[in-house]
Amino acid sequence: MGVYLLPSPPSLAVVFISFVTLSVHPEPELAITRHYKFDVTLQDVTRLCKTRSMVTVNGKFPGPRIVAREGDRLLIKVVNHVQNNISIHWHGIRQLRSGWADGTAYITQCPIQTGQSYVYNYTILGQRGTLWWHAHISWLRSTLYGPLIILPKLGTPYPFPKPHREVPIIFGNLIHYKKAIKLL
Ligand SMILES: *[C@@H]1O[C@H](CO)[C@@H](O)[C@H](O)[C@H]1NC(C)=O
Ligand SMILES: *[C@@H]1O[C@H](CO)[C@@H](O)[C@H](O)[C@H]1NC(C)=O
Ligand SMILES: [Cu+2]
Repeated sequence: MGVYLLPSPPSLAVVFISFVTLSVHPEPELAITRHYKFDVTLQDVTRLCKTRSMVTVNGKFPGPRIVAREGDRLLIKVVNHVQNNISIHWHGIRQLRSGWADGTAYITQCPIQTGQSYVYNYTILGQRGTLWWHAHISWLRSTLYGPLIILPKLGTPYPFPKPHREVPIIFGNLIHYKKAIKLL
């Protein structure tokens, strides 16, 4: 009699093991670590027919875009080559257990001093969409900023029809100070 009952327990065990496996790995591990290097330098930039020296990231104004997928880890090495103290804030990123990567000078970190560097290290969890990064010390955010794009996880669709093309548009405020003062 026992012999006839034998097939039953093993199949139950198989169902149980699959259940455990599914709960531990609800989906394949697709998240990766993405590396970026931000060299903060002085750069001559021409906009609106005027050239001026600006603090930039990698000589670009607006700064370089960061692109990641939800679940990815970002390792962004910021090297300060200018005379100002620098920190970079990842605007809108929920720093879950990585508060020291938030980039708010004198709140979560001492600023990166001339000739020094700092690696911002955080994972993007439960967020997607387009955010931005910017300097978070003094008024350096007026030239130090750029887009931070978080795509859905691989295999996860957008919550709207897939766009034909995506173009980040970033608004800034560029003032020719001499003119502004004359107007006053
Ligand atoms: C740069 O940061 C250091 C450390 O916080 C501080 O001692 C120094 O005064 C700062 N320099 C400037 C120019 O703000
Ligand atoms: C980034 O942070 C994670 C989690 O704290 C840690 O395991 C990892 O070693 C860090 N990587 C670097 C390059 O600092
Ligand atoms: Cu911000």
